[in-house]
Amino acid sequence: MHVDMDYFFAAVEQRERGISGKPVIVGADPKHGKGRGVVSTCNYEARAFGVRSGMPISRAYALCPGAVFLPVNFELYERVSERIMLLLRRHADALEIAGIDEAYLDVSARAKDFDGARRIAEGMQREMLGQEALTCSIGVAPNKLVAKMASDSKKPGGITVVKPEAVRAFLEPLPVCRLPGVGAKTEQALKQQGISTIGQLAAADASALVARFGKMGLWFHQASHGVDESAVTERYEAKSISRESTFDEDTGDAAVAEEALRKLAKEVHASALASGALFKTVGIKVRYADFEEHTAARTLRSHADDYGAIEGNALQLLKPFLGRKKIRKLGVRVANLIKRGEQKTIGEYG
Ligand code: DCP
Ligand code: CA
Ligand code: CA
Repeated sequence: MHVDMDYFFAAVEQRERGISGKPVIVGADPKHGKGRGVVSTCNYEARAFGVRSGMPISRAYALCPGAVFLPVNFELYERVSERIMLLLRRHADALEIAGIDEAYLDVSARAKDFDGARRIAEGMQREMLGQEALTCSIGVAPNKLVAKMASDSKKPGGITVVKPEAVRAFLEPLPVCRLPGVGAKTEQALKQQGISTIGQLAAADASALVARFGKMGLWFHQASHGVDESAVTERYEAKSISRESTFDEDTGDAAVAEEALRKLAKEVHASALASGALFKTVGIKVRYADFEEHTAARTLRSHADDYGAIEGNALQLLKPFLGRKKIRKLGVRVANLIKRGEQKTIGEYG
């Protein structure tokens, strides 16, 4: 499956601000039409006016001056993204996060057939609406390539199931630009060869494509036939996961500091779970009101994934810093990360 959130940044803003039925445009400040910079995204009401991602904000203002214009709050979208990935992960044998608002899910072990997969998709959409008040579009197919194209074909809120026997008919009529990686330039080059649909690309001679486009040509040939053997792989890049927060007012109250630390520990834990990470180091950061800053960390005997390990160690680490000066800011961090499933080999000497 490929799951992609609908008008993601704008949908999150709408939800947070309780906006509905109005065009919403997230991006640079329009400055009454004189603004520079671009549209990050917009909701479907704004799209009806012709507004699109990547368009100059001044143009968006000209098209739809009455829209609600909002700045990009990336931190907020990242937090929501983490919760979304956590939700999706519960429905997948393996999850590959492919961007802030999209992921691939391998469901082949838990879904008996494509109808079973559709039911999982329906359940996820219901949960997404109930728990996050957000909609998403889902593609179900025999591989990642077709799933990604399927999720894109009924938006917003669609589920598109492409069974193996239907892959060909699904791809044939689509324009070549729907293939991931085919931009305006390639589209133009293919057009010069008389190829504008994926069906035409599939009918083209493979060796001619390779002669003209090199390696990419070979991929065109395979992709146009809906062939993609790549596995859903849990990528893992982060070296550490951390959260910080600054108190509205500097605090000398140990209970307030501990409560804030617990909240950060919960967020770090959720983030680690969402990305499938196990950690072996738990650390904290304390910044006093005079900006003096300290960090402390503790390495566990083996990799862990439980909330208790973060909370317990973070609270222990905080103790010596309490009752000295007022605290301005606290942070919690986990590091020494490995991907879930790797702990047996790596954890052995831990
Ligand atoms: N984004 C951006 N600039 C772009 C494209 C996207 O900042 N040129 C950001 C904002 C989007 C998010 O990435 O909300 C996800 O991008 P998508 O391409 O998935 O687009 P949306 O989720 O906004 O809309 P759709 O409903 O078409 O998926
Ligand atoms: Ca999206
Ligand atoms: Ca996306």
